[in-house]
Amino acid sequence: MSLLAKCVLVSDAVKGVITFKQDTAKKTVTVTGSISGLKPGQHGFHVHAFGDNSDGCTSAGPHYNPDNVDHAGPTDEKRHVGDLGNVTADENGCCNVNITDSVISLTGERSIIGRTLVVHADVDDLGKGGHELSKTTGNAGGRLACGVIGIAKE
Ligand SMILES: *[C@@H]1O[C@H](CO)[C@@H](O)[C@H](O)[C@H]1NC(C)=O
Ligand SMILES: *[C@@H]1O[C@H](CO)[C@@H](O)[C@H](O)[C@H]1NC(C)=O
Ligand SMILES: [Cu+2]
Ligand SMILES: [Zn+2]
Repeated sequence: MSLLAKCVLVSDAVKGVITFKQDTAKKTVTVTGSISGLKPGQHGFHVHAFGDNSDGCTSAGPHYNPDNVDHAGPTDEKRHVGDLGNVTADENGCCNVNITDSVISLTGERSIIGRTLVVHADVDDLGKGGHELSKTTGNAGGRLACGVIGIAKE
């Protein structure tokens, strides 16, 4: 069985469509798609707690963190559920996203459905940058574009 969700990232400059596909046998979710309009380089990429974009990406709240732990990278044992690391834009500002993650889920009480996906202005240091914001946000800077993750037709 698999489950599908989609998110449209929107802002003036940055656009993208991201698909989440859950493989219930492998217990993984693949996150694929593309984003355009970014500055070349790495950009923090997270699921934030709320699916509320009424005040832009700000009202999406902090990283989705049901375990109440520090911010970290996607392969760290202790991390925010929403910590998907960085996406990397090429010299044209585009990036293809292809992440396989075993922490996020599209089902159950810790589902990311109805929460917000955010792409940031700056690189996420995965909690290791030594900045005062490293342990909460990875110091990834402003929220460039966001969108609510919704159930899609399989
Ligand atoms: C950003 O996250 C990716 C994984 O998503 C990682 O490979 C990369 O090293 C991270 N960048 C920094 C500066 O930590
Ligand atoms: C994502 O990467 C995997 C292997 O790492 C590959 O098999 C798959 O086709 C890629 N998916 C997309 C949409 O590029
Ligand atoms: Cu974020
Ligand atoms: Zn985080």
